[in-house]
Amino acid sequence: MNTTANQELEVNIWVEKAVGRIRLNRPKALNALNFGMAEIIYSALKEWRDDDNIKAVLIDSEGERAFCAGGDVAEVYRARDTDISKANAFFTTEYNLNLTIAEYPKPYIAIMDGIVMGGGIGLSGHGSHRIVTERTMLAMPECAIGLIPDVGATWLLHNAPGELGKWMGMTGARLNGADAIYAGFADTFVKSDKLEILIENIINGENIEYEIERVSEPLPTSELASLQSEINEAFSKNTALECLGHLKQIVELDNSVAKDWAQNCVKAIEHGAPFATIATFEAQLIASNFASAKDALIIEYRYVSNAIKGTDFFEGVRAMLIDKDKNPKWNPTSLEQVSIDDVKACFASLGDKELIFEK
Ligand code: QUE
Repeated sequence: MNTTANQELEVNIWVEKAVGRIRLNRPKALNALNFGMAEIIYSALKEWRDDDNIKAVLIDSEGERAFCAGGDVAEVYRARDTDISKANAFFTTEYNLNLTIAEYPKPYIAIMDGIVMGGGIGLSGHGSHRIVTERTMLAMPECAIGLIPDVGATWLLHNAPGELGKWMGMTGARLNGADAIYAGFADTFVKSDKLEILIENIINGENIEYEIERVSEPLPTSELASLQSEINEAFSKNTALECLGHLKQIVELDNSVAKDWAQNCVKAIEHGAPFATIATFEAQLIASNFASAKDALIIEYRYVSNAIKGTDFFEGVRAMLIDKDKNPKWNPTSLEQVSIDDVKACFASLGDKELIFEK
């Protein structure tokens, strides 16, 4: 293991006093998490877990734009024609990493500065100390690439207030730092110009809670909180299609205060893959029986294992990240055409192909 920051690596791992440091270092790719990075972070976390000299872990990232924009799904896309087992291996490692963070026995501090999407939430949202800034933009936009929110997010979405989780997952809505705290994806708001001193104080101080507390801002007002009753009303329907129908009704009521919000929801839902949107709704129903993030990872792995055998995921990655035409051709093409039995089948046990937890 290297002990000093190294410019060349896509993730830097080092130790400062009793703090294990992880810094994502792929700023041009918005620090998207690839297989190699996931393996490096995972092995460092396992090593530090059993090292009495390490009292806490802190993860942050290079550059101002993004903490981490997601898993490097372009890498999975490229593996399609060569070796699909590489995709399974990537998700297995990433999800084991997510669970390791969720179960970490030491403080795990995540600096969620800038874009935090998908795989970036997996690296931060399960931590014990989650810090957002005025630059935080957090979302689970997987339906736009024909996937469901994964990396254990099904658990985080399930624990969000009311029906917020269904709304976030089905629309890929973008949350600011205040909203992220409201939704339960983060704990503390710190201005980005105080991060450097905060990290220094955590390394040199005695008490992490105190060091965070003394640079934090009062809990900012979340605009999202004022939409909670609309969200609950629209997303408590029996099916995803009924949710969409309700949102369209709001749009048609000329004098509704929620009209713009509902219009944006309709647009987002109709942009995403219909099959994945219904699966995201279904995953939230399944989550009512969950006890932990581990349960979420098991069903998410079932879903992605099926998704990489289908076409929507690759079409979504092509349209959003490879060709960037933003014009995916989904199959099925509308919520009405999705078979709920087909969706449920994607969450059925994989038998001897279930997600393996290493421990
Ligand atoms: C939906 C997504 C992702 C996305 C865009 C979407 C996603 C993801 C990335 C991404 C961003 C920058 C990169 C990269 C991937 O974008 O999951 O490799 O450099 O990882 O609309 O789900």
